[in-house]
Amino acid sequence: MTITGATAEGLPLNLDVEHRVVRWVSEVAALTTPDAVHWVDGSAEENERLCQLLVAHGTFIHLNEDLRPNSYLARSDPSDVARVEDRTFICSEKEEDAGPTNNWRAPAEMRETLKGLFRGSMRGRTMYVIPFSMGPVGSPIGRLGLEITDSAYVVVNMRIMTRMGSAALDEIIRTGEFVPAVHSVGKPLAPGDKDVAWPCDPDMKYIVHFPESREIWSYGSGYGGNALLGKKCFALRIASAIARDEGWLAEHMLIIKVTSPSGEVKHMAGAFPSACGKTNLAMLEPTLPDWRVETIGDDICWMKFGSDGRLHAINPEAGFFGVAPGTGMLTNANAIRTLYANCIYTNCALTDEGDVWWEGLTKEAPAHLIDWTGQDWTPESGRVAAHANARFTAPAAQDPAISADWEDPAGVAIDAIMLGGRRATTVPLVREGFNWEHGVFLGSIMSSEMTAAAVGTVGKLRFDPFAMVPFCGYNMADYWGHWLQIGQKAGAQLPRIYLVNWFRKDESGRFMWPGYADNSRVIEWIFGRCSGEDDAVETPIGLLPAPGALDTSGVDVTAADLAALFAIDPAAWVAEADAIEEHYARFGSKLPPALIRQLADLKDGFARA
Ligand code: SAT
Ligand code: MN
Repeated sequence: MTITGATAEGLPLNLDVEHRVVRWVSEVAALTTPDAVHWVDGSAEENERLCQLLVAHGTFIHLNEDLRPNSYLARSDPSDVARVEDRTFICSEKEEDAGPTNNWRAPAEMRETLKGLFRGSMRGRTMYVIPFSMGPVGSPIGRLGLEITDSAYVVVNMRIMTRMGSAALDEIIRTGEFVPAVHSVGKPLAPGDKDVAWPCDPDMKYIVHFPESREIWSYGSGYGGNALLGKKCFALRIASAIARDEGWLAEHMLIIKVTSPSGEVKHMAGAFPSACGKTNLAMLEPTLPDWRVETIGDDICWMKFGSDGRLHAINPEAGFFGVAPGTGMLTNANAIRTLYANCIYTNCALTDEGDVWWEGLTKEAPAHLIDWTGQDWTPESGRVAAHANARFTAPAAQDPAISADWEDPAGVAIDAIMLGGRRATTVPLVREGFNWEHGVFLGSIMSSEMTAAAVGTVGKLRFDPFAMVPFCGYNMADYWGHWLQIGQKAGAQLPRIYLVNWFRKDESGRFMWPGYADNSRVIEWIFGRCSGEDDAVETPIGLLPAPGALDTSGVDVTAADLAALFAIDPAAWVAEADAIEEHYARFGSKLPPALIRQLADLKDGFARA
């Protein structure tokens, strides 16, 4: 076996064979039997070499250097296009610690299964060892990981999405701490076997988490959320369990910095399910004059109490793994500007000029494309050119709206938390929680119509509390308990909590709210509330903007639409309360009493009205 990226003794730096890092890597190599091991240093030269290798193997298409410098397109196996929630497992010792929203397997049983799957799984391939940091290297809120993978595609994506390479390894050696994560595409090569462009195991996938020993094992998929293990697997599933134990929060949230015309600054975090516009909101260009929104993160937020009693947040990631379709100059100009170079595209369409295209990038589709499956496509083809979950992987630093303090290791103090889902009916455009406990209640009853980000039924309504159902590494009811406990911390200066819904429709199925840049109007109201403005009215479901408090000047929303966006239909809410009761019933005796009380208050509110 050849070992590269290391010293002559075959070890990186001056690690000795007894070091935990080396022992672990050797164990995985003994199990998976790769042809070669490469310690990833994260350098530009190494990246260049790997991209060339990916082009040579047919995984990458090098895009036109004049149009998209240093950028590549990958087309996945048609079976490997999204997260696989039904193949995602939380293996805590006790089943009740995984809870009813997670798939559970006993750890010992799962370890046997994994041993079988990973035995020889890297045969004929190179095993890459990727040291990485979630958060700026050395941040007191950040965390370290080591991903072993047999996919060069994963290495080059991890280089954009995390701080990866030598600096992270130095830090792992200095602190002795890291979350071990093993990934294999699950397609070993026998001598003489020809590789395919997108190796994976179409029939067998396991995305496995051991929250107690804090380990990740992922088998069979090369797709982002299943394979870039720093993201959903570590920064959400494992980190949520760590955060519970240590008294902080690891959340599926964007982070923005908002500046008012007078120069006042507030920071907001926002939880929305996958493919509900987090990236767009994080890069928003307000339609309200002289307001400014800057990006700190678009997907994940780690928050810890500072000595000031406030929650300080970092974005643990270094890049955006964003949904391409629907991203255009009209919906998210800053994303388009971010994508000018140095990006990886997955399952987008290819133009005749060697550029990428997807639905929504331009108003008119090009006359001819190669679609995401590699076939000729014209507007008459009657099918999409880019997969609905096609993605771009882009360096966050390239975002023209990136905030100057996005890499501040101390994080930014959060003033408000937005929570939201896709709801065609019932749920108003925005409401504020009465207090922290009510805010946690709002988070616990969030529901959303499903999107293409996960394999499953698009459009189906499901409860997705805090947008964490696919990402909470432990029992969701205990997670609510943890949120409630955060609110009990002595001296805490807590953010206000809001539930928003950009997606309400009228009877004809038309969106009543323009969304995108006009969401700045909702942000402005939230900003004012955080500055002590008294412009809300109390309703049974929370505090709504007082009449006239939401600035709708110059926006194309009729008075009737506006009324409908805030309409509270008692009959719909009685039905909603019944659905919430059913949703809560899944958690049995684990359900925090505070939430039972909140649900009773909601019902009482309508009974009185
Ligand atoms: O593919 S990811 O899981 O990383 C993105 C998402 O579904 O939110
Ligand atoms: Mn996400």
